[in-house]
Amino acid sequence: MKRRKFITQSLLGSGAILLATKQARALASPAAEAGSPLVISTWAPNVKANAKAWEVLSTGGRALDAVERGVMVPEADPEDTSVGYGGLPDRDGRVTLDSCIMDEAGNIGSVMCLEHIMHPIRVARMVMEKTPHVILVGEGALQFALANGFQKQDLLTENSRRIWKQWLQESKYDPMDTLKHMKEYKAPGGKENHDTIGMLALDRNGNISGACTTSGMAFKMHGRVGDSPVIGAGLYVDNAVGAATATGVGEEVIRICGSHTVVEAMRYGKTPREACKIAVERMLSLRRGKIEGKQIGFIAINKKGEVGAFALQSGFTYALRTAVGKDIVMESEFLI
Ligand code: SD4
Repeated sequence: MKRRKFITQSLLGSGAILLATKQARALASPAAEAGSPLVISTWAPNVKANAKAWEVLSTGGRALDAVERGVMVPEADPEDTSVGYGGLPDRDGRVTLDSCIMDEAGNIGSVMCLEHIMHPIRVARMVMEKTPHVILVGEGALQFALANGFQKQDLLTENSRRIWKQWLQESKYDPMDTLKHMKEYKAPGGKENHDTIGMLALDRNGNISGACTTSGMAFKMHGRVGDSPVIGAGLYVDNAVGAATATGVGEEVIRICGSHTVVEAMRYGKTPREACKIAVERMLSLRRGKIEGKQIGFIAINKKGEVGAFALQSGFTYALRTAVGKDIVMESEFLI
């Protein structure tokens, strides 16, 4: 309830529209008309990221450029404690970033556990376009970034350092404590922790691309990688079918190859919403119902420009922008 109130107040104040999913779906469907672009992102505050992506899409640009530029918005935002600069660190106080990108031709690029670089998504795109590989991790990813002109930066802000220090005191460095914080963490001032951005876009030429970027689970063990930079888990695109991306506890998403599962369900005729629901149900059945206290959410689009989402629990929101709807924020349906 608190999260809902916050979203309503803060986003309606900035001109966003909070809609029930059914209404939003109706509003999204005109975007299905041929040549009509759209962009969708996990979490309500990412209306700002969508607006940036829209600058590319509305002028006839590529979905790939749209998602890259879009997700750079929260990456550079010190207030966003789950992505890029200002993201909460691992339990050793190191900000380690995970990002991936996928285009309409099946090209993929990913960086995992990358430190000191504010825009890991740009590095992921360079891995895709300038190397024979698809994933670079840790030191190697940093080396590659620096060789390509990126500057080393301290990504820990005063705020994120303070929160980490407080966590250290309370948790005694226990990795089992990280999940609790992921679910319950509230930044000072009651501001919500808005989690990973996964963004999917359809451009005027009918091409789909996606990007996903995160600082991952707060206070994780050093070296831990979640679903977000894993193609097929945190993100998947098949231009003939559609695309999906995930947020929430990455360990659970990886277990079912989440985003790929969503896209495969759409391939066999499910709507984006049905496909996201199938993935959430799969997760629950694989774990025999034992994923208490965790949140997992998927968003998806199909080739027709239909959108959908589904989450394990209440409180998952997403942001949509189409030719007929600006700053739309939706609350996902959920399973339990
Ligand atoms: C992870 N999936 O690292 C990411 C974190 C996230 O909402 O999405 N938080 O597991």
